[in-house]
Amino acid sequence: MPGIMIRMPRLSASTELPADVAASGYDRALLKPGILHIGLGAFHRAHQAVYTDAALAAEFGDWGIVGVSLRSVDIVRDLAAQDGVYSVVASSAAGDRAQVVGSVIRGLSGTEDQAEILALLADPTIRIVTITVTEKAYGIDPVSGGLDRNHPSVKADLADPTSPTGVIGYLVEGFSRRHAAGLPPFTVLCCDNLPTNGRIVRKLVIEMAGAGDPALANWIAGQGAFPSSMVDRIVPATTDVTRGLAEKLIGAEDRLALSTEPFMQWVVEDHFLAGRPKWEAGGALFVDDVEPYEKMKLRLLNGSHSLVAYLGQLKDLTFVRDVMAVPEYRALVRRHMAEAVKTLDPVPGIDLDGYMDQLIERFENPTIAHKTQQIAMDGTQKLPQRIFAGAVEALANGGDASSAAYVVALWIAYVRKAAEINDPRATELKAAAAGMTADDPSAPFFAIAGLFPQALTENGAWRARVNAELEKL
Ligand code: CS2
Repeated sequence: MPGIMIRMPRLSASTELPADVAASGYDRALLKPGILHIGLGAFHRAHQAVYTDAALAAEFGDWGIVGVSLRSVDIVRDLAAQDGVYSVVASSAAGDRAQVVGSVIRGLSGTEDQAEILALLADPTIRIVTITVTEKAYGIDPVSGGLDRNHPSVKADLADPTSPTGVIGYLVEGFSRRHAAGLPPFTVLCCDNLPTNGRIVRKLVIEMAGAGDPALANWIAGQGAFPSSMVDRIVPATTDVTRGLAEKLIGAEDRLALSTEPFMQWVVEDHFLAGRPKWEAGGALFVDDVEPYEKMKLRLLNGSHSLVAYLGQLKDLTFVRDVMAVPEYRALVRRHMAEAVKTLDPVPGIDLDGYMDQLIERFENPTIAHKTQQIAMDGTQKLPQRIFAGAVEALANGGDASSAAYVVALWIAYVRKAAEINDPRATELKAAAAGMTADDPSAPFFAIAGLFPQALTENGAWRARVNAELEKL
């Protein structure tokens, strides 16, 4: 009947799914919480929650996820309206595959459910706290690597630790309650794109705990576990197109639907205090040292992604796949990878040439609408580990780090061009752009406190390269 819109029923635990949609292979009604996850965004729902779904199907246990969104209330309401279930559609040129994920039991919001979140953190049934809050949410001081005491939530949580607002504050208050109750700590598993992410979070937590209670800090340092992990899956922000496709595939309306690629990877240090789900059932790899995998992913995938993002923004190309479709730009991505790979040590079990070929294919995926604008945000939080660290090593090894210089030039040109910058240091960036001069245009950016490592700031030849690239742009 043309003109008449039929409204689909909302997805819920009782939706009868079409036969080709994968559903959770376990009885959700029996699922009890064991994991508290902080940062209930698209990435977590298409990554750790999917692995946990596979783990529960392979070996059922009390490992349901309670998801916390520190700021958003909407997502918590949407989850409640759908009994916690939502769909993930993995797409490539070969087609679409939908699954409905059941590992998330429910959501809580930092703005409305603080007391309940803290009660769960103190509850011994929660044995693992996983985190995806993005780089900027931790409040890392770029100079010291410790807490940035001017970061809004760090400042608030140091002043009022029993009523936390940020991720580190919640962890510290959770540990504090367990310590006071004579309970063992939970394991903290960071899943953000930071190198040695477990060690970083451990350091921040111990520093914040020590500010108010040195005995608590000692207890966390002695008893706590903060394994590092490398996470990977390209998950664009959900749009109406995503929701429309999911609705067609699952036959129900899903406000939380996600679109992603078939590929996913998770490499985890196997150091858990009180067990863990059988995540290897979903393909997770457990290793003693995650660092080589993190470096590989940050420098090859995320570094190239930033290049593509700033180039796309400068050339008015909306999606990653649009940039990759221009042969000249794809060659620049290849060149960047060729430079970055020289800074890597061998990665156990990984063929780096194959890994890079696969990255090119993933970026080219014609069914994934990943906005260059989304990746371009938070450059000050991303470029240090994606671009600067590799450049320092390349230069120390006698390389010229010319592609790294090119990415920095693209970023500066983007900052200069963009009407609005989404970055916690946006004000400083816009001031730097306003202070650019003809003879040394990048200078105001190199002067931003704690942003570039000293080895780059002091390298006149490399800075001249950045300027030369800027001029060409
Ligand atoms: C991207 C990442 O937004 C970004 O900065 O580079 O989110 C990237 O898509 C993921 O790390 C892939 O695993």
